[in-house]
Amino acid sequence: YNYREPGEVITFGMGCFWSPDALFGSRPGVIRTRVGYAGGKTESPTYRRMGDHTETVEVEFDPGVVSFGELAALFWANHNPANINGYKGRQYQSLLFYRDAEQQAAIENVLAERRAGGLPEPDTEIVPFGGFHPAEANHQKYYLKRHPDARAKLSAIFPGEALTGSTLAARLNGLAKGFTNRERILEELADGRESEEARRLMALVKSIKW
Ligand code: MHO
Repeated sequence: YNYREPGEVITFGMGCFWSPDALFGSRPGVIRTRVGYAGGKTESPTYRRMGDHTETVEVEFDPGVVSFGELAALFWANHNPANINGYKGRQYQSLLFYRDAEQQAAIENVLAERRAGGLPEPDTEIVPFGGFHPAEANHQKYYLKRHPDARAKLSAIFPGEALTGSTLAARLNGLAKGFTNRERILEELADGRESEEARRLMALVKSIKW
């Protein structure tokens, strides 16, 4: 993958974090994703005891390929912020964090575009980023991990927690959930350069039994 690292980061909550992990992970320009807990004050949150935190996804992306605004628009297009508030306390709060004035302005632009398109004002908490607690490994790349062959082959090159930070694991997690397909993943890998790494990853993708 030919991305400029480190990328920019967007963090948000939009319901159960498994699905947006796969949705955003399927997108070209996204370097890596991870799920976790954010927005609250509870110390050392876990899935069973997240306290006042919300299930969130952290997405690192190359702004030369995809913009913060495009990802924020994708966030609103893929959940119903009017619906999930209040359910299970703050676990599924619609929540969007900004890290600086630029991200805050980009959010205002997306909201203005939505208004111009006649869309209702989203009932989303828009707040400055104040920390992220990564979730347990079994919640990372959740859909991918339901496929033993994919999981074993990826773990062989990305051992342990390295799998969570892998771009290929993010794409394959998207594939496992139906947000992308094998051809698109292979095209992206083939794009640009004929590297040994790209060839190796393409062979791996082709060998996976789903
Ligand atoms: N419907 C899912 C939600 C899990 S998500 C990580 C369940 O089985 O509880 O909140």
